[in-house]
Amino acid sequence: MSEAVQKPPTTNQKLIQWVEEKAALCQPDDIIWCDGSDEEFGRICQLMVQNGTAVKLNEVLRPNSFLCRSEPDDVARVEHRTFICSEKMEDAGPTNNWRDPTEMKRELNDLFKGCMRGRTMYVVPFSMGPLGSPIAHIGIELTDSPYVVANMKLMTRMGNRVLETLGDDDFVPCLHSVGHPLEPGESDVPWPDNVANKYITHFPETREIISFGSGYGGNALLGKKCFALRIASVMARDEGWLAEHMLILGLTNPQGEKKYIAAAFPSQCGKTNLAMMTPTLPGWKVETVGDDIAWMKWGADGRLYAINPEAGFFGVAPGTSMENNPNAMLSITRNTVFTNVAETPDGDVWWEGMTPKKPSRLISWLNSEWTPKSSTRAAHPNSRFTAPAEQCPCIDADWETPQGVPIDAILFGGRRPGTIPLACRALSWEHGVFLGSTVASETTAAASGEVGQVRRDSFAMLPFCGYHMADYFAHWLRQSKDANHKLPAIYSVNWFRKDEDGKFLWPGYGDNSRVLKWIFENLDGADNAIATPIGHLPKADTIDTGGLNLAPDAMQQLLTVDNEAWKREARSIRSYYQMFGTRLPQELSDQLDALQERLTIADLHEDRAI
Ligand code: OXD
Ligand code: MN
Repeated sequence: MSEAVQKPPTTNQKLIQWVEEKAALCQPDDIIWCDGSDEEFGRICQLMVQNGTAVKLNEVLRPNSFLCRSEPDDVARVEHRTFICSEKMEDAGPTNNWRDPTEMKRELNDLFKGCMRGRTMYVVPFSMGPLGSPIAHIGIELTDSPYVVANMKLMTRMGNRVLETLGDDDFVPCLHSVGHPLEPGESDVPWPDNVANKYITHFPETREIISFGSGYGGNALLGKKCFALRIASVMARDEGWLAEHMLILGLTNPQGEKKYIAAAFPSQCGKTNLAMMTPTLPGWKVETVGDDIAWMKWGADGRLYAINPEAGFFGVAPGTSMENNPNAMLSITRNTVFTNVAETPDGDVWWEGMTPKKPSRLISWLNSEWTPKSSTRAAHPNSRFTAPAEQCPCIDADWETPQGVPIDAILFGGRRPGTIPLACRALSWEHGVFLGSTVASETTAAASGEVGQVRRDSFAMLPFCGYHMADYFAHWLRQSKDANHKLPAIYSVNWFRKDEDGKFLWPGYGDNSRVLKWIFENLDGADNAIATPIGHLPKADTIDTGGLNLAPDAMQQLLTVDNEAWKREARSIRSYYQMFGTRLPQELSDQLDALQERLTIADLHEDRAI
């Protein structure tokens, strides 16, 4: 270790001891306690440039911004290398990979021995949620990756002020290494990783996270999926709150009345676009609290209050443009780290879908010359931007309010070309939980050739729930058992219905404000819904389609219950539920039985009408 050892800027003995213990194990050359300052961000980015991890972008076009290129084998979350190491295997449930915690730690211990040789260990104190918020929690990430430090600065509240808030309290320890030690004289590579030994591990009982071998996104920025979802979902279960894969938005009507909505969608369903939407309806306004994760606690007044535990966006770049998400584009004009996008000759960034016309020359994410004739993509499909949320032009005034914002409605949606209507209000909280548990996206012919194959992703949490998914359903059901709870209304939405020719029936993007308006009015008690076997659907003409150029029967198709399709859906849900065995809450099988019964009754009525 170097001569000048930095004195820990904390008196927290557990923290000091943990850092010492892990330093002894990992044997870094140095230890740096991150202060979270802008100067430190500058130094770290400069170091990444020196190491070849990053290039500095054109200061005039994209001030204080950097482009990083990862190794081609380290470009996404690795779900097959992600483990929930609960003491009992059955507590991880059928949707998670499980490893015995003692065995896993033994194996990790061997991998971590000397893994930071030749590198610096950074101590990154971070808060998930506004500092001092009763909903927030603090974690400490130890990492040997400057890329992680720079991204954690943008994605979380980080540094000295977190240590001050922590005092002598407890924290979630998050240990990370790229798993690529440097022997004396060995030169570094631009993106060190350890492909053969990637492990993203979670220890729910002891609330620890240990990640090895990957430097990318959710594998390495441990505050996000690992802490804010997998570990936090366990904390939430034990403490009676909710840690969810949900965006949070504020919706204001032309009269200036505001409601907050939380919404869960699987990855690739436009969460960031919805969270930052520019409504096409005059007078309506959407403001962003968060685009990926919501932590929600019941307030003293019985309402459900949500915070965004993150402080930045880690958004998918491809497909984002000034046309479909100007607020995202304006959020990333400065102080942004881009990963695996393409570089323009003038030192700016580009990705597929950013502009209608492709630039004539680029350096691709693979660091090679690229022209529109190239057969490969210029940017990786999972290339990202990391930017501070405060730079978003439509950030909500209350996005950092410690007590959170009161949630009026919860939305569940997926990518469903058929069956699921544009909007539907749940019949009850239990029915809403049923809707959440059945969230799915359907594959399309273009994507895989298997048209209409349904992939369930309950509550969009399948890759992110830190315990048995059936117990998670039970936790949601329990929320209605407390008479003090003023339960938000639950809706399902589907922007992705297609006609027989495979064309989208609904324009989506800013026009989704028309559905949000219907929900807003429904929450206010408008007589705009009709009971059907699957829930309360919008009555004819209650969704404002003024100025839209829809196909003549589009609204009818978007809002009709096809009994046969729904019977197939119910059968598919039943077979999905089988994996949960006897742990599936009775309420959910009752909901499924009741749905099938309502569909049968509807059939009988139709027969009689004939
Ligand atoms: C994400 C995801 O990166 O859900 O947010 O995969
Ligand atoms: Mn996500």
